[in-house]
Amino acid sequence: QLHARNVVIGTGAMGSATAYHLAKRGEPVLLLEQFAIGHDRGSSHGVARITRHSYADPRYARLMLDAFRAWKDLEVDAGQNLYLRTGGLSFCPPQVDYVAQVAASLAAIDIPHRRMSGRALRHAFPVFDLPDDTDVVFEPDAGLLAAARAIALQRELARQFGGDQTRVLAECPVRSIDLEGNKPVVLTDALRISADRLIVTAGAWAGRLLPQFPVALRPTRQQVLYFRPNDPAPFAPGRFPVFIHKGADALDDFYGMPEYQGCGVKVARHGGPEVDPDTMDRAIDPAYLEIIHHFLKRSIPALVEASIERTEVCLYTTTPDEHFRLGSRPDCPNLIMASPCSGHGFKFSCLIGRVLADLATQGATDIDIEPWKL
Ligand code: PYC
Repeated sequence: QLHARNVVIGTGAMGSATAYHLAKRGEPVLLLEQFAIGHDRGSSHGVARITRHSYADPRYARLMLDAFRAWKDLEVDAGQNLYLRTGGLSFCPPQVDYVAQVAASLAAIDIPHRRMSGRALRHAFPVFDLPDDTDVVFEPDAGLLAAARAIALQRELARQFGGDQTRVLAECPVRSIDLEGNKPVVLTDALRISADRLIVTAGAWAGRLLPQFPVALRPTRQQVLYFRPNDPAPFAPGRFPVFIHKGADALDDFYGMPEYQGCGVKVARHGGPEVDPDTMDRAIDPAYLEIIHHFLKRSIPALVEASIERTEVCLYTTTPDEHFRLGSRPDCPNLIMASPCSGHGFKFSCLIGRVLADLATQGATDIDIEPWKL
């Protein structure tokens, strides 16, 4: 039997950020990870993620103001840049009411942006070949976050701030959580750990660990492709922005980013089928390749002939409305749960770590999480 003040389940983006923020304020923390540290079985692997204020829902756009500040603070603590400003495009066909909403959200928080047509976009970024009437908005401050490096740095900072008060147990799957007593108890194969506060950031496994989570959490399989274009110059950061395409239906949403750290140009479809995270197929479907090629043919034709340099498969944890859910329940204030993902959570992760640390240590946070509270 072990006792710990703060136990965090999961060492992905959210768990590592939570450990960093707890250790920074002098709190001891025990991080539990079911696989090896930095594994590629969940949602947090891969070198980069998109960051942007460009959201149709103004509440997320506003939360990104705090998230950008949280990343800046982390860069100061780490002494390293983690954000690369590439600019970001959001685009949709004229019948889809997405870009208009994104532009309104950006205007409401005074974030610079430029609305344009597909025709004007061709002029600004010639590799995008979209119909003239495509609705486009460009956000110059959108960009990339060095995802894997940021997560590892936050764990490293948790060790630096916490010394031997920060402990990480890898290859230590949590089998169950017992909430019957006055403190949550975590059961692993070898340990029974009672926690003053338990923070569950277990991604695709959260639904299983917490059957009491108030909404269904669906793990879905995502396939990611990295292209090596014949001429890489137009796809370098600085020339090629991150992009989000919103289609007329949910199967027609795509995103991509410039070549970064030798990995190739990333392109993927947003969303995928529900899977069991333990037995997920890790191969890319031939039909998926066709879908991506079809998207590239109609939007970035210079990538159609590009070779595929590498592929990744990862997981989203999706709530029914794709909104974040986090916090604790009044009947169990020392259990803090977070599923702030649904495929768009990484850019918030450093901030969410701070929020979860606030909730654990103070029971409240000054960040406005009202729309997403459990
Ligand atoms: O939210 O920016 C985003 C995003 C890109 C790919 C998946 N989600």
